[in-house]
Amino acid sequence: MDLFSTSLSMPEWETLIHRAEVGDVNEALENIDRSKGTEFDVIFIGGGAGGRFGSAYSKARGLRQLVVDKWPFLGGSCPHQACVPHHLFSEAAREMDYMRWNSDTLWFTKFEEERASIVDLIDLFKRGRNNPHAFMNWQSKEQLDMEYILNAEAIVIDKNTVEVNGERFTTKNIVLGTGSSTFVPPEIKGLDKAGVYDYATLIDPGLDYEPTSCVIIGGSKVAMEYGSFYQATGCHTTILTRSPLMRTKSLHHIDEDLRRYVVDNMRLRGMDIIEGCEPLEVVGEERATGVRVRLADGTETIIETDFVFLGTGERPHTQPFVDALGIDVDEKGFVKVNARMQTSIPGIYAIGDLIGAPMEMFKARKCGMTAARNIAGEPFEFDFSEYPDFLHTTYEVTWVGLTEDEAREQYEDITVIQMPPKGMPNGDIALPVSEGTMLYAFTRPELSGFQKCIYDNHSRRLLGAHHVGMGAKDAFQYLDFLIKKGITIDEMGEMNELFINPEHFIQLSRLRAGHQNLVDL
Ligand code: COM
Repeated sequence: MDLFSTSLSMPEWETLIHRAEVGDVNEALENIDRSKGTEFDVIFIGGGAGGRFGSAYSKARGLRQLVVDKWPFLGGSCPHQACVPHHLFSEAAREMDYMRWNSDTLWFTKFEEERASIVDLIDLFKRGRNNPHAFMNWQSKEQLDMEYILNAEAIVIDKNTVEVNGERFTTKNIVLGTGSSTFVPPEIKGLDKAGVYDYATLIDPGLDYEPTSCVIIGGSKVAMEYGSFYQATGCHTTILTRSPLMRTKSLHHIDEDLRRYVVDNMRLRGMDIIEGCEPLEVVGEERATGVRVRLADGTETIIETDFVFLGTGERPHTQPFVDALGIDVDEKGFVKVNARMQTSIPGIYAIGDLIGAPMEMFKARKCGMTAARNIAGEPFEFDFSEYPDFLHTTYEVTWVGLTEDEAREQYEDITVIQMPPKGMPNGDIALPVSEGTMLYAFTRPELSGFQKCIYDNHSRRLLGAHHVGMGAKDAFQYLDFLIKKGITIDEMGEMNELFINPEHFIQLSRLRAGHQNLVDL
């Protein structure tokens, strides 16, 4: 379908995407300026966050780009199966948690667990997701002038040729950005049984029954986030993990006090978290009825469940590119790139989840941008070794910079500012409060959160910040920037807080900033 000279409205895009998703439209959705021929400066394979932002940057730098995606929309898995549903579910989990703790008090009605349906939330998401999909297509065409082919597979023929629907397009550069999917551990038997899901199959084809309990295999962010959501709906959830939660290799800079607060609070909500164990098999005839697991003491047991969820990390989709181009990949299949996103083959770049952790939005988008800048002749490097990070339980958990232990190892003299203060039981103090935990502070003080920041006494610079609560996540984007710029405790104290209390760590820092020799608080 040639859409180049047509301008579809948002509702028209939504309808077209829907028709393609249900199989009524099978042809490619093509937005190509044919008057310019079929030669491009760069072809992006995969129109997710990296491909879209890389394409936008390419256009901005005067390159002719083409982006190709198998789905009928741009934006990739984020708005379709991954980040966006996770944010919806996490927000729902937080609301349900609030309703439970405040059930039948104040103006809250009695929490009715039978109305908290996982299937309903999935349906809600699926009914709404084509709106952002439509917007990605509309914006990319009407505002960003990108050329694209959607609803079609791209086949890389060689380093300068890509085939779509039997037609060959030539290009000076190719950027690979086809993402990743859940790693299915080959040593665990029975993962192909009905009743076993991951974040993608939960949505497509979708969970079609209301589970009575859940067993999560793996201890990743996904495990903690989706597990907290299932538990909040009343679906009793058990997490089986080899490493302690938040001590998996994929996460760095996890402060131990923060970790303990998070995990204790998951348990307080009724979740079972079994660490140091080895899941062996999903049992059941055709449907999962339980998971056989070897516990840390070596004994084996079966945990009964009708819903198994995989939170075992990610693996990339690189084999077709290895076969066609011979690019170098690591032992897990992730494409090896340098800081310019260049692979082992000149003119071939790789971005996003395809190059490994962190599987985060900022990295995907900035990888695309980095590839585009280099293709445009600007020697730009992207170092994503340090970044602010977060996850959701029924809280936002955010962290940036060094942990207390790391800071003690690397600096002679540090100051730790934290709330609740060290040694004070959580329930004794209704602090910290942040946007969204005010009611907890007055009803269940021990639930009102945790925060810590660390300064180097010599330079007075902020080294790290760690927060459990709500309302602080956005601030961490800026704190990351300020830490990299070398913000000091005195400058923190100069900031103008917009809330009485300190999700931005301003107030407490100011209380100590007057000291020539800094001390803990
Ligand atoms: C985000 C998708 S949901 S993109 O990064 O805007 O393409």
